[in-house]
Amino acid sequence: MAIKRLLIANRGEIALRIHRAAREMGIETVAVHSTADADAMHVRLADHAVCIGPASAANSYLNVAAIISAAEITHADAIHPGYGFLSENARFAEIVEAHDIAWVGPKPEHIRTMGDKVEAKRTAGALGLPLVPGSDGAIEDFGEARALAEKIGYPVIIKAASGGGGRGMKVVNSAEELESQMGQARSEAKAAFGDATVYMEKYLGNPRHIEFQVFGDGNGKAVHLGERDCSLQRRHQKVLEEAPSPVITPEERERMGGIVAKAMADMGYRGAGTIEFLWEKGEFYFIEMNTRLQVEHPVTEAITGVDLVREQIRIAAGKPLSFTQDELEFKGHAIECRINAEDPWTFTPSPGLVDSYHAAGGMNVRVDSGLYAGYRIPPYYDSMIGKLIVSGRTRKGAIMRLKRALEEMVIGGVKTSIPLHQALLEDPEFNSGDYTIKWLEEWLAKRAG
Ligand code: MV4
Repeated sequence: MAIKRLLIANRGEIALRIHRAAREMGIETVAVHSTADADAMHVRLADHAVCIGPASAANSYLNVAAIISAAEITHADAIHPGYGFLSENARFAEIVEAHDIAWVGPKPEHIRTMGDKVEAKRTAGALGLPLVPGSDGAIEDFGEARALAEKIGYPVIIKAASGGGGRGMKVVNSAEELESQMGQARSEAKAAFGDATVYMEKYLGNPRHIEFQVFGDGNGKAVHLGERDCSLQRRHQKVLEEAPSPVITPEERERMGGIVAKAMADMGYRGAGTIEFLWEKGEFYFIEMNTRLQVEHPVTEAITGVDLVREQIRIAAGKPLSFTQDELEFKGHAIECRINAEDPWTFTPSPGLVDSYHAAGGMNVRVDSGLYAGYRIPPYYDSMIGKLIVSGRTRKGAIMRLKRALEEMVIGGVKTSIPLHQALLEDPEFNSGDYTIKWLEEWLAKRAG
């Protein structure tokens, strides 16, 4: 069960993050990369590197046969998928395990269950998590949809069972709109996911997005590591995340955390997971579960002191959780800014040569990025090039530190989202902590106006 060599089936900052955790555990790393990523920082640092295909992700980072071959050739005994790409592909997880390679992730059956949003809700409900009022499973026909919408009251939202991350959703304000919106949701779902299954929920008008980090050992023990507030999003892309949420009291954290940890223990969940809730008027409503490490995991690390990637690798090696719930303490406040290579106001991607680079530093400042001076950001992938994470004793202290750290960052040659973050941090409403999932887009529209 001991892991000696870990293949990192990802790229960018998360590949580097995984490499770092592995090396600190005395584990060798194997980077697999596309031709476009041959000069990436993590490829240089890895003990072994295998080119698995051309720039297009479909032929490289999503190429199951190439990745398994690379693992076999290099004698890797474990695979970490990071986030995105194959991380929530249950079939890939099964194939990895069928090759006697440790899968650094949840049990394939749990990945599959949570990937189907209807199954996920059913499972969450059975485990005692609070749900958004809505259909009990998929809605089969229009008559059923109309009766249910009348019962729960408009507005309602139609979501694709195979969706997630905001794709394939339609808000319905009245009975008149129902038939056309449901039809559109179905055809969009079919086109995007090859699955026209949809379900219905009461539409919450102005919630916050609050998610709990969980960890299970796969044998009935599980813990929670508190919540993250990810309400600042644009087009379903998170921009800035913080922990703890400005609106959650320690009592509420302990109560909800206890519920999610018990749910994960009862299902025998293994590894890292995130349980997403909408939060409105003091109530939590489960929407989805992500069966992977998330981009924003460092804010949880900052307030708990737990290395989540190390913990994932330990669990994959069959070890127990390295801490108990009682040993966990939530200390201070952490904020993460996602740094994208894009115009800060139009969001047009800005790949190309980074001609100068300097990372911020100092107390409680962390930069997760594979950037270096002379690196050329390829145009083929996500525009996120790094993350700046700071912590302080209070939210106010973390904001002051974040402003200071953003002033220190130098990323020359490409446009980045740093000026957007700097403007956001000056805003009184952001500073008050009183914002919801609609706030950022309205703020951006006002500034553009
Ligand atoms: C909702 C909702 C309102 N009511 N469900 C968007 C992504 C997906 N994970 C769930 N999403 C939403 N589901 C009900 N019943 C509003 C959203 C939503 C949203 C959620 C979290 C963060 C940002 C969002 C932006 C727009 C809509």
